[in-house]
Amino acid sequence: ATGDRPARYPEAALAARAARVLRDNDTGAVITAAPRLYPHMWSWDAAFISIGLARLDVQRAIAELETLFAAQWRNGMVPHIVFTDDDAYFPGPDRWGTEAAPDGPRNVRTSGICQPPVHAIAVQRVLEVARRSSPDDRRAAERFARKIWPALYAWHRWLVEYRTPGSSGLVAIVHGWESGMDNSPRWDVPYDAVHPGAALPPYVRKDVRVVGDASERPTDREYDRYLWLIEEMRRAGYDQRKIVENSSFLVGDVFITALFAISCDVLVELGEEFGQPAGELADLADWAEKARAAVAGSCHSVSGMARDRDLRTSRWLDTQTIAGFSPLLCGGAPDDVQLRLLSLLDSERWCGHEGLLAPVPPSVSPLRPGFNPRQYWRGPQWPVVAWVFFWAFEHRGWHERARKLRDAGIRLTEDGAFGEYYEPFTGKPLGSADQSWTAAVVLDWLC
Ligand code: 9WN
Repeated sequence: ATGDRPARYPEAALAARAARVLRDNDTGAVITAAPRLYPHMWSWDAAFISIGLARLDVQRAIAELETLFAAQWRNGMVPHIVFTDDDAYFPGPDRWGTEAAPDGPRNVRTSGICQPPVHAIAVQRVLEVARRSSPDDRRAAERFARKIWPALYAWHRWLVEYRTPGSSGLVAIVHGWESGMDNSPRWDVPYDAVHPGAALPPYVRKDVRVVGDASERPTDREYDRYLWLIEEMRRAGYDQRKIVENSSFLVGDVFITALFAISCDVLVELGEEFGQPAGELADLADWAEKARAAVAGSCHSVSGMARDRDLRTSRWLDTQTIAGFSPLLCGGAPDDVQLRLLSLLDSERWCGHEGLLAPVPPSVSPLRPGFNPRQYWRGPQWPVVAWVFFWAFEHRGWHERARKLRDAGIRLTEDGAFGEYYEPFTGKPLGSADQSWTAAVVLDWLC
């Protein structure tokens, strides 16, 4: 079954290979998300990349986050892509057309949506690593943490002001790409209500030329919807209020809401340390509490799994995916619900499935109808998602669980290919090879 996995690198060699991936993907200005498929800076990728980079070069890790935040919009949004000059990726800056957005940055081209708010976690991790590294690194990281804090606060405030509509308390997304889990079955129902108009400008996909097997990527039907939502946003001039009011896709994302809650906690910890304004710390504590309550409030009464909510139809989305375990990231759900989720995670429906090469949670349960072991967010395992759970478990003091997840993550990635995602039964790396965030989280695990 592991015929596609010729090598098994010992840890030191694996770390050296991971370091090389990050160096090779460095254009001098940014570390691209992947060499050919993703030749730009992605928002949540940059956060994870900085965490891995800190193990190699703290100053470079800081520079990466500074570059991302230099592209922050004036209203506080951190854009999902900061474009380089490379035109090998579609949709590029011309298709987004964010120049017309009054709030966009002036000196750099970006997309017009956001991605999960994991940046405070990255800043804290870089700081922790720097403090163990050298006095110079420590000073640089402390200066940086103090300086970036207001920008992180503004980013979180944007999510509350613009993206927490209605009474569910869930942070809403207006495009599946904002979730970071683009074609997850989580979004199938809301995407069914997105009807690309005849005015959708023609386009040619570039991703399927890079990834040899197109079936590892989203379908053309899905891409039509992704592009149509961009078209709607362009027409709304990237006015967030109009987009949230009118776009054909508006979904409360429970995974983002959980990440938002823990990132607010981290920002409070950093803010207390660096003497940030008491009123802003109180805001963050309040936002964290509300986000946690929203995640807990989404849990299914029988399975305990957290659910997204289609805010256009006011319906819960019952699709069971990795996002259902969101309460384990942020806490706040009753103990019996969390225990149910932990035993579900360990069961044969998830990490305990006997066919898995490594007990890393797949994006969708292998026992769910429609599970596809090779297609993107519809089944494969994503090392970066394992890292998120690993970090959260550590943070919650669940050290044994965190260690097991780390070991599983290493087992999955020890072929040294640093795949974007993995086939759960064979461990075959899929999507892009030499994906930066995979190399970065492996470095964090190993160093
Ligand atoms: C669209 C860069 C990004 C990740 C996302 C992942 C994928 C892009 C794409 O790649 O999305 O944003 O073109 O498929 O789904 O999580 O940030 O690695």
